[in-house]
Amino acid sequence: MTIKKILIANRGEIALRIMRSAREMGIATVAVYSEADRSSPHVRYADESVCIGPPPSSQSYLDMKKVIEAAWKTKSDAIHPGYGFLSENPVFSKEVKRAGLIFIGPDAAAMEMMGSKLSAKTAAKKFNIPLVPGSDGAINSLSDAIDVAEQIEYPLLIKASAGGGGKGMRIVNKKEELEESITRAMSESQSAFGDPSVFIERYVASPRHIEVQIIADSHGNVVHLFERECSIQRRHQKVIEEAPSSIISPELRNKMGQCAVQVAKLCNYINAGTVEFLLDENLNFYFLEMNTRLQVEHPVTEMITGLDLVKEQIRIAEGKKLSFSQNDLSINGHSIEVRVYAEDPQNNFLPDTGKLHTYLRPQGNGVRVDDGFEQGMTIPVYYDPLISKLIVHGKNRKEAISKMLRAIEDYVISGVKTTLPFCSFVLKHEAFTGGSFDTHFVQDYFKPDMLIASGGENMAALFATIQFELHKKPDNGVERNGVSEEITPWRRNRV
Ligand code: MV4
Repeated sequence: MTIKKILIANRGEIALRIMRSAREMGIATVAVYSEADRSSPHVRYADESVCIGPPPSSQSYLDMKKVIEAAWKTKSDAIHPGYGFLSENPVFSKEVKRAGLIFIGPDAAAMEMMGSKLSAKTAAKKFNIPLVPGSDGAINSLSDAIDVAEQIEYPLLIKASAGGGGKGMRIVNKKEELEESITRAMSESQSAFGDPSVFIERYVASPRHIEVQIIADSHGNVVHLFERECSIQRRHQKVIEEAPSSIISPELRNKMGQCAVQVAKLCNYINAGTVEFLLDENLNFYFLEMNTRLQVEHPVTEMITGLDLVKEQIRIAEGKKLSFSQNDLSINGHSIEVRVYAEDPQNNFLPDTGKLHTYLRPQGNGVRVDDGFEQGMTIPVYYDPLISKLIVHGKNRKEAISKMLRAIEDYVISGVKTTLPFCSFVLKHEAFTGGSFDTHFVQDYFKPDMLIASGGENMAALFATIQFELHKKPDNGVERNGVSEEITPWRRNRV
């Protein structure tokens, strides 16, 4: 089966990223867009485009019927869902197939099994995958909870089976809190997810979040593409990701990789997926869940393996065999990604959407920018405020860090506040450079006033912004040249 035309059921940077790979393969691309994205780069970059409705996602990017109809109308062969939106919806995977199209991703059964944390854990247990000690299956009553709590130590963590990304979690510090916590967790889970099932685990106090990329073809071949370290996050939103992890030995990498491959095999997984683990202080690892999509942070894996994950996904969807085996793969250098959000790190990371007055990307050897905007464009309020992903590749971690700091300084964005200065703060922190951090890094070390610069650099940026505002040209849509030259000499984003 050869794919000749792909519809990309997504927007922004990931839509563009998928289209680039498709084009390199000689495959035509179709963009879908909401009314808010009419003039977005992903629409112009595609060979064809279809408007699928008003700005709210529920009426456009999340509307399966409209997306599938757009694929029919354009005679597309396949749909790539990207991440977010419909990417992990088993009904969508099924409906795409039923419509006679190829879904570039796993099938509904694998998504369903991994979509429920409980069924994922139950399946993993059968195959002796290491799990955090906890309840076998759902907790349905207080007495169930008490029985489980007797066997594992406090503090405990109650998790919603239908939850994910930290939603529906509750720490229980002592026996006296158990009754109220269980009752609340079940009713919250019911109202948030329509499913009251919760389970209990021992609370791992200082974990690192490590995930393993896997890729599986439809002929039973599964390999892992090493790990990504994703411990630097803020309220379950990842901020900085890197590959490889600085604390994982080749032996541990091998063990976790094998384990991830087993998880993929036990759900007959096909396509690219990610197996998430917690790593405790003693380097014990525990399977948490599997993400059945291409992830935001996939580029760091591409940088260290030399693979193009989207091309691999497309080849797998065409029914081709993987062109490499585990032994063909090795890690080359070190890669770091920072997520550039239109958020104000000095004001509790409140989204700061609006117009990108100045937008100048960093360049140079080993620097990659995956973005979906251009200078003069407005970041819509309807979607995730991600402006771009800045990715670097160096020969080792130290070089990658200095390259990233340089790239952040070279990145000039005005008009909206961004998380760049915050990323710079993290990259310079000795807990980060020394590799001794866990998922509590931001909570432990960051206070908003740490970003107020001491010297003149920030004054220069402020002056430039004032100057920009004074000389601003009338707003006539896309402003390509404008006054931006006036602020380029200043280095911004420093802390
Ligand atoms: C945990 C944990 C500690 N102990 N489970 C958060 C999201 C979800 N995927 C699992 N999460 C956690 N599960 C046990 N038994 C701590 C977290 C956690 C976390 C995990 C990964 C990345 C960031 C995190 C931030 C806070 C808590």
